[in-house]
Amino acid sequence: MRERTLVLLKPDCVQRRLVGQMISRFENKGFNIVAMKLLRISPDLARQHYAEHVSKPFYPGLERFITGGPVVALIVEGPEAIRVVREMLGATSGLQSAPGTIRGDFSCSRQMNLVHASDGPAAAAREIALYFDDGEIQADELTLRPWLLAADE
Ligand code: 3AN
Repeated sequence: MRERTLVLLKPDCVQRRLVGQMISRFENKGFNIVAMKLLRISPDLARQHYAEHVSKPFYPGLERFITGGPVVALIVEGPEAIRVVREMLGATSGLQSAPGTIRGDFSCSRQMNLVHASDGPAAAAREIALYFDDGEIQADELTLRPWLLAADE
């Protein structure tokens, strides 16, 4: 089933000049990028994005981090993209994520873990709407599609 998920290349990813490598991972997998922008997350947007964490003791540090520099927001689309992209990221902490995953290969930290992705269909719908208007999302089919997926996939 074709899904869309919200991916954020966090401030540590932008500062470490890893944006291109992260985008390449999703492109190499065969996923389609249907929206993308560079922005600075405001404290208000941070509270909406991390609504489930706002009341937790670590939230102030999390907000300082996520608002501390520009991020790249993208919508990644493809078969079972929500689950598959989460698996490409690996476990939250770079110390627990498996080698071969983004965090396993690039991070030793729980906070500086480079990339966020929606953790389920409800979160994906909510987070996509936080970062993008409908008019900013491209619906074009890649001409390469027949070489990435069979007709019934
Ligand atoms: P993921 O990024 O894998 O979806 P979440 O949503 O559970 O992980 O956590 C988002 C961010 O909140 C993490 N990247 C981390 O910076 C912070 N965080 C989560 N749990 C903790 C914790 N127990 N202590 C400190 N920071 C945390």
